[in-house]
Amino acid sequence: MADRLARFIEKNLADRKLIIVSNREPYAHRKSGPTVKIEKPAGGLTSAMDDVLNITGGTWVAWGSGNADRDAVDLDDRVAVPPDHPSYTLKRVWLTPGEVENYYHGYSNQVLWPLCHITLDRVYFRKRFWEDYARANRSFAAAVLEEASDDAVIWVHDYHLCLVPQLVREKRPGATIAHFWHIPWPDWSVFRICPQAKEVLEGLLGNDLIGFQIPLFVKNFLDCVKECLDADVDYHKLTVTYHGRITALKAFPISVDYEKFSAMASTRRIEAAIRDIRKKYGLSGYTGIGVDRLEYTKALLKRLQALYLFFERYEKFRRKFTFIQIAVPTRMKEPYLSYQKTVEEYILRINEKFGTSDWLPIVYIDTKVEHKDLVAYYRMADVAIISSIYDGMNLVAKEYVASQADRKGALILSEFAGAADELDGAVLVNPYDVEEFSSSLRKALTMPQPDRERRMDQLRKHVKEHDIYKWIHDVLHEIVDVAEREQNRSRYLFDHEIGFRAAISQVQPFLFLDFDGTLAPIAESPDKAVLSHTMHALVTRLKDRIPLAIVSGRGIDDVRRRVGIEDIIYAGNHGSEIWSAGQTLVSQQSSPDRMALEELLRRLSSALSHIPGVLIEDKGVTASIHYRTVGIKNLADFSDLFNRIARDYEKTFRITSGKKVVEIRPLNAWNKGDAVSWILEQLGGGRTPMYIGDDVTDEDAFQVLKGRGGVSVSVGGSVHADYYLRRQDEVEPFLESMASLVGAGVPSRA
Ligand code: GDG
Repeated sequence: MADRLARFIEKNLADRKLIIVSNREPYAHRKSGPTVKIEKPAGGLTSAMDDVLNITGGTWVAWGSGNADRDAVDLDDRVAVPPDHPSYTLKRVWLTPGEVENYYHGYSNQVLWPLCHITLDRVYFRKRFWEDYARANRSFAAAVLEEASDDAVIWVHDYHLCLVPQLVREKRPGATIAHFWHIPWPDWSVFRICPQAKEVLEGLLGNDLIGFQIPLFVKNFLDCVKECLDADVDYHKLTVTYHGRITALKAFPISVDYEKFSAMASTRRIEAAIRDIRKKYGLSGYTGIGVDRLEYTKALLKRLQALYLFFERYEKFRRKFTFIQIAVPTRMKEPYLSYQKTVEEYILRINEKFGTSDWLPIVYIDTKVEHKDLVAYYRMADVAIISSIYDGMNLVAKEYVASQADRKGALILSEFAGAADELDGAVLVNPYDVEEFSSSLRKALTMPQPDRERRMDQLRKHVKEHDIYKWIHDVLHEIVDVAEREQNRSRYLFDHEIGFRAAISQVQPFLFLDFDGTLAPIAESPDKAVLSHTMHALVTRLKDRIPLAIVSGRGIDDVRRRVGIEDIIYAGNHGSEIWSAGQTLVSQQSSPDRMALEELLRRLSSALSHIPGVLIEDKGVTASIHYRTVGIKNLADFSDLFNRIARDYEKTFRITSGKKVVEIRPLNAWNKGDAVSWILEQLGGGRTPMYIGDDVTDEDAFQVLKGRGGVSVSVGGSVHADYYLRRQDEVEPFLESMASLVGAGVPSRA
């Protein structure tokens, strides 16, 4: 797997600089007395990313946290690493003690961490946390900018650095920026607690790609964006379009270096190490293992409660089963110090209650264990317990599996750890249900050997086939794909005005304009949308110079009334009705569709009648269900009820979501693209189409234009348009410049 990754990197990333950005650094210089030691964090992720940069070269930007870090860097704060065979640059970011306190211990670990793990009473917010979080993010972004050219590939890690992508994006619009979010992403009812929900989401939407551990977190993120920002969210393609930029979301379950753990666990040395451990702690009989940072989300207390019950309920396991808890102190501040105290008191309680002169139920190791020894514990243990109340993935589960060379152990895994999504073969537990939890421990310990082996084989096969190198490969592969898509993507019109004007001045344009969100701002409800006087005057000026059609999701009469200009073409109902010069030229009303639509609307209106803010708009051929003003607490109910009913009509209607509206159209009815094609063929006179629209339903028209050499502009960004404008209020200046352009020499009529 590692070889495949190396080949992929050489082929695809050789000519672009890779920059990794994380809070923690891969190498820290630490002084102890006169000597300086270089420490390498033991984490599998750091060492795998280190492997990647060893192949690609490039830069790792991280906080210089070692007490001798400053002495090791050059004037640009860089140091070549790895120390014994330098192959890439570590660029250090300096943080003041106050910033470390507020950015790291404050906003990162007392706001975002507990929020994302839904431990809400632990969320502690202070204004200064946020101020320093933003300041520290600016320092990271500044360091990245010093290293990154416009075609760099930048890979940011985790919740400490939410604002970096947008800050970098502003200065390097062409860079490919991806983010991996290692912890859970909660649903909107939780995330809305964050006082800076909007800023955090906007910062992250500077990315081209955001990776999460499991699909649920992707969905939660999309829901949060949908609720908090006026963005287009596509649940099918898993993209967000915001201010003209597209961010793709995807789940990449992280993993471990299977071969390394498996090989280490198969050596003779390990057998000797296991004998030493048994001797040191006087172990006989079954053993269990827990390896965690001393972290409340890992729920050591729930695990201990289950163990207490286990020894209380199943007396025959007393003196026959010992649980070893390795708990490495982490973030040594409150609330962690109190948590540590409570855990230690609980362990003491269990040991006093059930222990004997020659047996302790719980062996507690509160210092970091070397990796090679850790593997011995994993290999030795008959059962490993992961009890997280919420966890992005949990690598310990996978490390245990990879180390089970003799396949005799069983994995007890919290159903709330991301790993539970993948690890079929584990004994799943709900850590809150401590009685069931203690029974599961008994079940795991008494499981017949063939059963355990079958489960462990299944687990090992999965982790082997989905190891850390595959994970990096998959993320980089997606980054490369996203970068390619980005190259073909639309450009911000005001940055490319010269090219655009040149393209327009060489042709005779036919102008197509969408109404809501393009000519008129999106209003709270559709009946409130109005065309401003200036926009009305502008469209009038344009239609005197070039042929012009308004293409809208509204019914023909409605849109005609709102625009109020008679001698232009109108396409209504998303293209299934066309009107010009006082006559309806196309109307696709079909009575079976109409009957089905009436039935669907009747069902929706009765099912949704109790939800304030739902607006059902019957437009004859099509219908729109608006929910812009539906309150947050009713949204889930709305979408549940809607989806349940809509499912019965999938074979009759195309149902798509737009900006807080769901559109219902007969499957075979014309879309906006069909209308544009028809108008061009019948009334176009060989002119070149130009289309401006903001909605998902305008994408069909953008695609038609591609095949006809037209020029398309989307308001807010899109997949198929050539150019984009950021907001609706940019349409007027743009049309103004169009009017001056077509007024200056382009013939007005074909
Ligand atoms: C986040 C997410 C996600 C622990 N004690 C020792 C030791 N460890 C190592 C383990 C393992 C790592 O620490 C802990 O892994 P987790 O997965 O529990 O990670 P978190 O720190 O919570 O990190 C998590 C992860 O990011 C990756 O995306 O899985 O969900 O919360 O590797 O082995 N290592 C050594 N001695 C110890 O005493 N050598």
